[in-house]
Amino acid sequence: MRAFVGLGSNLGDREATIRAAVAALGDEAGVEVVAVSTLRETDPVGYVDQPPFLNGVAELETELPARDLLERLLAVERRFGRVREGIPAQGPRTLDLDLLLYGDDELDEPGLTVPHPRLHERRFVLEPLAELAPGLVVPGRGRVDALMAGVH
Ligand code: PH2
Ligand code: MG
Ligand code: MG
Repeated sequence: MRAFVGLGSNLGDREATIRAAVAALGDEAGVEVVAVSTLRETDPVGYVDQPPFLNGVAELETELPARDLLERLLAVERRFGRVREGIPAQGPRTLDLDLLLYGDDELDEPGLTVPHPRLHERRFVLEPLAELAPGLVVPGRGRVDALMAGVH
C-alpha cells in the first residue's frame, strides 16, 4: 500500500531529527521509504505562539495495516523525544509524524482518521505533498494540486 506521512519539527535540531526519523521508519519491517519532499520552514498554524516548523512529506510503500503503521509512527515519535504530557495539543514538538493518506482508504476510528482531517486546508502539508504527487486524489477532497490552489 502507498502511504504518505507528514513530517514536522519545531524543537531542537529539526532537520537532523526529521532525517533520522525517516531513516528509522525505513528500518521498520514492512516499510520502504519511496521519496521524501524538500523540507521547508513554515510559520506555526493554529497554536501560533511557538517556534517555526520544519515540514515535509514522506512517501512510503508498506505492507503494514494502517493501524500498525500508525503505531510505528507514534513509536518513532517517542524514540525521538516527543513528549505529550503538559503540552498543548497543537504545541511545540521535537517530532510529529502524521499519517496523511493510506492508499484510497477512508478510516474514522479512535485515534486514526485517514485522510488526515486537516490535510486539505494546510499549506505546510499540501505543498510538499504536491511536490511528490500533484495528481494524487485525496479521497473525498480532490486532487492535491487543486487543493493547493484553494489555500492561501
Ligand atoms: N503542526 C501542528 C500545529 N501547527 N504549524 C506548522 N506550520 N507546521 C506543523 O507541522 C504544525 C503547525 C499540529 O500538528
Ligand atoms: Mg500534526
Ligand atoms: Mg501528530
